[in-house]
Amino acid sequence: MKITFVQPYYFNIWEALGLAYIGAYAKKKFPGKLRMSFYQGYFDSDSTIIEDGKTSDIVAFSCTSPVFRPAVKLTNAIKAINPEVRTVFGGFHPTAVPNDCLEEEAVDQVIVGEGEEGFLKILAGDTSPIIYGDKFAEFEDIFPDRDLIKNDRTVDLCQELIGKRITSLQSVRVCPFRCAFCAERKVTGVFDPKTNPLRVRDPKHLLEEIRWLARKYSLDYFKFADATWNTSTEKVIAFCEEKIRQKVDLAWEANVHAAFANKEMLKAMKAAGCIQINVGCESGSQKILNDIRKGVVVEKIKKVFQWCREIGIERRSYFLLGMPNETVEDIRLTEKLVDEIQPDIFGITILCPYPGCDFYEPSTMKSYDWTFADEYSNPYWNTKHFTNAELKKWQKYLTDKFSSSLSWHNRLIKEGSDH
Ligand code: B12
Ligand code: SF4
Repeated sequence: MKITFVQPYYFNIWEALGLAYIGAYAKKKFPGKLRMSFYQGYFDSDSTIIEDGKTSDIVAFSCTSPVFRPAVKLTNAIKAINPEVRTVFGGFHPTAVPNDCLEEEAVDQVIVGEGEEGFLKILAGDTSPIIYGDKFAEFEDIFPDRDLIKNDRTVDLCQELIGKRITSLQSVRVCPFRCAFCAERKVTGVFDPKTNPLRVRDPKHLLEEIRWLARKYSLDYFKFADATWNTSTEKVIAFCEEKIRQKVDLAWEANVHAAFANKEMLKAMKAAGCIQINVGCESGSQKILNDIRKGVVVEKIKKVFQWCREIGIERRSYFLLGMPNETVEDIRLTEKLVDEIQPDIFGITILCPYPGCDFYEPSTMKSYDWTFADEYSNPYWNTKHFTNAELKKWQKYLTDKFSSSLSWHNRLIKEGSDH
C-alpha cells in the first residue's frame, strides 16, 4: 500500500512529530507491505506533493487550523487527477471540527484525537468518515520515525536560521491543565488521574532517543515539544539525574508551567544543561489568570523568574491580550509584570479563537478562513472592552516598550508595522 503523508505549508514550522509517530507505529503493527513518503509544504512545492499523491492509495494530511485550507487545495488537486485516492485528515483542526472538514467533498476520512491507532484502523480497511483514535498506549515504547519526516531538513533549517542544530522530542502526553484559550486537550483529552492520566516516558528511553538523535543529526541543542514539560518534580529530577549519569552533554529547553516549578527542580535542570525555560505567563492580572483557568498565581510567576535569574537559566515569557474581561487596568498589570520579571525573550499575542478552545463559537466562526489568522496577528477577535484595532495597538505598545527582548514572531510583526 502506498501512503503519502503531508504537512501543508506554513511559514512557522518544526518537524512533523505527530506523523513521525504515526509512521513508526504503522510500520511496527501493519502486517502488509507499506510504501510511505512524506512532504512538507515549507520545503516541497504543491506540484511535487500532487505528483506523488496522485499515485497513492492514501494521502494523509496533518492539520492545525491555519493549514487546513492549503490542505484542502492540495486534496482537490489530487482528487481531480485521481478520484480513487483516499484522503485522510488528522491533527488539531480535524479533531476539533471533524464534521466541518467532511463538508469538503474531497475529504474522505477524519481521525479525531491521537492518530496512531486510528490510522492503523484505516490501513486495516475501516472506511468510516470519522474514526476515533484511541489513546496511544505504546507511546512510552516507541521512537518516532525521523527518517520518514525528513527530520534532517528542519535541523539544517535551524542551523541556517539560528546557527544551531536543533530538534524536538515528546516526553509526555496529556497536559494537566485546561486553559480556556488552548486547544491542547482536544487531541489527548482532559487530564484525569484515573481515566486519562499523564503518559510519561521513562527517562532511559527518552535519553536513548536523545543520544541517537544527537549522533544522527550532529545536534547542538534539543527542545521538548511537550505542552507542559515539568509535570512533576519526580519526573524532572529523574530525567536530569539520568542525563547527568549518562554524561549526555547537550543543551536543551522546555515549556515549564510556573505553578509546578520549584527551586529544586530548576537547579536540577540547570545542572543537566537546561539553557532556557519557556513560560506561559499570559497576564499580570490575577483576575484574568483565574478567568482563563491558568492555574497559577502572579506571585508564583515572579518567583520562578527570580529563581531562574539566580540559577542562570534564560527565561522566555508568553503573554496574551484580549481575554473577554480584560480592561486597561489588567493590561497595565501585565506591563508591570513584564517590567518586574524582565524576560530574556518576550512574546505577546492576541487571543485567536481557534476551533478547540473555549472561545470558538461555531455559529459565527465556522466560515472563518484561518490561513492568515494566528494569535500574533488575527483580524478575528475583539472584546466588550477593546476593538481588534485597539488590541493591536496595545500589542504594538508592548512590543515597542520591550523591543530589546522580542520573540522572533513578534519581531516579524513589529518590522512589518514599522515600515
Ligand atoms: C510544538 C508546537 C509547535 C511548533 C511545531 C509545530 C509543528 N509540528 O509544526 C511550532 C512552534 C513551530 C508551532 C507552530 C504553530 N502552532 Co503549535 N503547537 C505545538 C505544540 C506545543 C506541540 C505539537 C507537537 O509536536 N505535538 C506532539 C505530536 C506528537 O502530537 P501532534 O502534532 O498533536 O500529533 C498527534 C495528533 O494531533 C494526531 N495527528 C496529527 N497529524 C495527523 C495527521 C494524520 C493523518 C492523523 C491520522 C493524525 C494526526 O496524531 C498525532 C499522534 O498522536 C501544540 C500543543 C500540543 N501540546 O500538542 C501546539 C499547537 C498544535 N499549535 C497551535 C498553533 C495554533 C500553532 C501556530 C498556528 C502558531 C503560530 N501562530 O505560528 C503554528 C502552526 C504550525 C503549523 N505548521 O501548522 C495550536 C493548534 C490549534 C488549532 N486549532 O489548530 C496548538 C494545539 C496549541 C494551541 N494554541 O492550542 N507549534
Ligand atoms: S496553555 Fe499550556 S498549560 Fe494551558 S492547557 Fe494549553 S498546553 Fe496546557
